[in-house]
Amino acid sequence: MELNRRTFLRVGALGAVWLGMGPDLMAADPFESLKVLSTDPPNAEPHLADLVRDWITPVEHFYVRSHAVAPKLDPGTFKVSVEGLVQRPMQFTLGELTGKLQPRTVTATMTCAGNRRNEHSKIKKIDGVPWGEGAIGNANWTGIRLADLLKKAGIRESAKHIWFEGADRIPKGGDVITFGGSIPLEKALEDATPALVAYEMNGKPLTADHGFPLRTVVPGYIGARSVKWLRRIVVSDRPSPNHYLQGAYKLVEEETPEFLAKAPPIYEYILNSAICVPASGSKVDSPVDVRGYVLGPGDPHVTVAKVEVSADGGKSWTQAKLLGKEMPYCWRLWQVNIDLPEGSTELIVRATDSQGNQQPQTVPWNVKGYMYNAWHHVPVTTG
Ligand SMILES: Nc1nc2c(c(=O)[nH]1)N[C@H]1C(S)=C(S)[C@@H](COP(=O)(O)O)O[C@H]1N2
Ligand SMILES: [Mo]
Repeated sequence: MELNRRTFLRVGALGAVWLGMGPDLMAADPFESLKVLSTDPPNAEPHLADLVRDWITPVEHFYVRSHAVAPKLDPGTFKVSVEGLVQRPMQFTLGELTGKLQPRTVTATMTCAGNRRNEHSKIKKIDGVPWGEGAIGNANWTGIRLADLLKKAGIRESAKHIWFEGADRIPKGGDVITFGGSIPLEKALEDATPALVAYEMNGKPLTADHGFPLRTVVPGYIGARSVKWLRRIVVSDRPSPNHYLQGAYKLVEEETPEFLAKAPPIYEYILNSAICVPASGSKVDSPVDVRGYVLGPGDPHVTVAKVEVSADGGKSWTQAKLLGKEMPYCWRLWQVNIDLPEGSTELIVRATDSQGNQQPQTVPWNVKGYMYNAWHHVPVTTG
């Protein structure tokens, strides 16, 4: 932990200098307000009561999912390249990105495909980071539209996929690999809520854990497509060969080359909701104030129609109030007061989207524990 913490502080301080901020602002332990699931690599999620306090998730309550320790990148010499099927291969320094190009801010929810794995693992044991319901957060991301960078480099006609490569070094099977992946060209060129090459999160430089100095943010896609410590963008006629597109982030029953070769990569996230307050196992009064989040599927034309909570095993449901405004690729917080019977009971939540799709009561198990979106149950006691 100590070594990681020092690494965070050093890179954080460089980021602060780069934007002319006082280093004190970034001197706190970035994991202080999180539940730490592992330190090397750093993986941590917020306490659920913290998560539903604000529609925009403060950085200190935003989950961290990294496959290796954050690389130390010098913002003074850092460059990102745009290469492959382009007319003009290019490199951009941070100064060029932050000073010369039109910035754009996008509000988008990021969620890990492994969110809620802990519960998924109760069906049958799953390896991997044992996420609760906190591998999700909503932030304001500022950067350059990926489409603008591609336009500058001039993509060739045969282009179909945009690859991303991070600067992290991940030990894997005696080798060292980098985190990467790709998105289809149409997604990279989506106009209304564009994919970004982002350098700020909630108005401040990215922290080391969230990808300082640069990451992609791909609204509507699982977090794995938003590559941190971004250093290469490659335009190609095919999907990235990177392990995190070809091998991980697929729904398979067995982790064998045969199963993996047949399964498509996961891109869009799916409809999901969870109860964040009251906490699982807590003693509460009736009626109880129930709060949580809901995220529609990663499709800008589909919204959340309703969120319902049950306290009788799903026999009867009460509709929750959706708070705040509806925005594409953003979660909504919700609230409802529910009468409880005396003694032990379970609160259950399920959401329905504008196409009539509803979170299922149970979902089929997959070996990597991705995309778990069954009804969320929270046991509580009254009296
Ligand atoms: N370079 C790099 N990018 C990465 C990762 C990583 O390990 N290395 N993890 C991915 C995964 S699985 C997720 S869910 C998100 C998490 O972003 P966050 O840590 O900022 O919440 O980053 C993605 N980008
Ligand atoms: Mo993830």
